[in-house]
Amino acid sequence: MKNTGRVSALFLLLTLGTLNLWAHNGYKNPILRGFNPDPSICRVGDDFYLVTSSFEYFPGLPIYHSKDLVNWEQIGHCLNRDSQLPLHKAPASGGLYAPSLRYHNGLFYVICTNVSGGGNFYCTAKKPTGPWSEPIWVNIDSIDPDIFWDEDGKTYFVTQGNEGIRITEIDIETGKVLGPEHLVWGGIGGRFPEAPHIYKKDGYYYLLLGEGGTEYAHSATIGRSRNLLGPYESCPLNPIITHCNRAGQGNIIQGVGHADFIQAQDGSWWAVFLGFRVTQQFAYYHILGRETFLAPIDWPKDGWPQVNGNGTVSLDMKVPTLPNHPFNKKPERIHFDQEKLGFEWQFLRNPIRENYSLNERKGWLRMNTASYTLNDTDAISLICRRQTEHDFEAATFLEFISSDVNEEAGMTLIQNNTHHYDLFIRKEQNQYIVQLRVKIGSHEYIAAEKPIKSNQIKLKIIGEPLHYTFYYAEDNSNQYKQLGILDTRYLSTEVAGGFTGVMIGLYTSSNGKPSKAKVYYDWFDYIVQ
Ligand code: 6LW
Repeated sequence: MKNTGRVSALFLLLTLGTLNLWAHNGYKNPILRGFNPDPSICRVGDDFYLVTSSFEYFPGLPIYHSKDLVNWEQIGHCLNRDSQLPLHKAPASGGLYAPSLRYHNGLFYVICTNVSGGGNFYCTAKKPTGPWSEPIWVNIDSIDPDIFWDEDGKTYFVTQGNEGIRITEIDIETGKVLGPEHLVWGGIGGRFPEAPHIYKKDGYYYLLLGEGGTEYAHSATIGRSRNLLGPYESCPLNPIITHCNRAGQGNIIQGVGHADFIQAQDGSWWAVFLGFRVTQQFAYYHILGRETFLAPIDWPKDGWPQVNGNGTVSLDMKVPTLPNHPFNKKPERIHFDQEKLGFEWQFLRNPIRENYSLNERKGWLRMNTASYTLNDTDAISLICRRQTEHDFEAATFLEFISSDVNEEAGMTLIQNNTHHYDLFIRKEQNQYIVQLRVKIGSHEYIAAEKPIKSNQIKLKIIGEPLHYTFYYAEDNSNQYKQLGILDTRYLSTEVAGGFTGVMIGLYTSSNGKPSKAKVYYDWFDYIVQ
């Protein structure tokens, strides 16, 4: 009896193993951490590609690659030439809004809007790593464009509209508008019907939208029709994604919506969408911007999609996934000893190229001091990367060659040009000082300062959910001294507004005066658990 029991247990184990039921269970949300909103996804064979919005940052539209939808690696940007992405004086949260990424007849398409110049456009590439074409402009005034290729060979531009989603035939070679504009569906009545994507499945056109605005009332809804131009019938499960209800109450993830669907090679369906991780101190706020989340889709009821059961998601997703395909972890220290900066680094607006060099002093990043300050919507001397976790440590070692009191160089935590915390050194009479500056709207002041011995310094910022703590160390030692502690909440979207998240930057400025100063950064650490 006993032995038979053992044999059947072994048999069960072997069967489950063969069926792969125990493998690849579960994943962590968000799948793209830190400011990565408005995700759009496509699949070519076993490879998934995803793009997110980048606003006034340059290069524009990061492109990510994955084999399993869970592990992602950035492989480039769609727009890395000034001619493709004019961002001159683009305000905070201007520039590039929600893109769409599609693959059609051997070509990749990115369809997007530059709200700071040019409006709607699309670019094409043979490979997702580029090179991407110059923009083909489409003369339709709106945001959140997508392209839908119908089976009859016609091509349609699909966009947001105040009353609902609009569909217009275009010539895909030239971008020329061919047909009248059709207002097809406004969703279920939430404000800002936007972020449309269309899928053809089992004889239906499914029209997916974002509704409710990108804050706490955000959602995704879907309708379907036998005809592309409608009328669209609303899904009985709408909203199919939202945390703005009892099921989403108390969830640390809020604002979920603005989705795109993808079918994997094994037939499973998935939604990628934006949401934000909140911190709670009296009230919810978020500093990491809107991030990209993943959830499974079933089609259980008369062919209507159901996202993760009740339309909510969690940080810890306990659902089966595709076979795990991780990428190498990025090193914690960047030595600035490569020919180019990694894809994680961004400039604010089109950079002045000669202000940056990785060759002048091998193993150091040299930055020329620009007269623009972090408060300006201009080509400031800065490189920055996303804050991807509430808990992190960022540090650098720098040498500043300066002769004027107006000149400064250091690190910044920047949400936008009116909300940033800056940790920097500058020369004052015959010595250098390290300062911590607060810039929150109309409040701008030095929160702390200390004299230092030389123009070389280590700077460090430790992030926690509620606080940032700022440190410095002299003599190239690791004897860090605390300079100040500031609240994270004043860099939150709830305070600063806008569509982006906190970025960690290295910068230099001469505060409006012409300058010959320059700064050398030896390395940069970004450490998360
Ligand atoms: C985007 C709109 C939105 O164009 O926010 O959340 C805007 N959704 O669809 C900018 O990301």
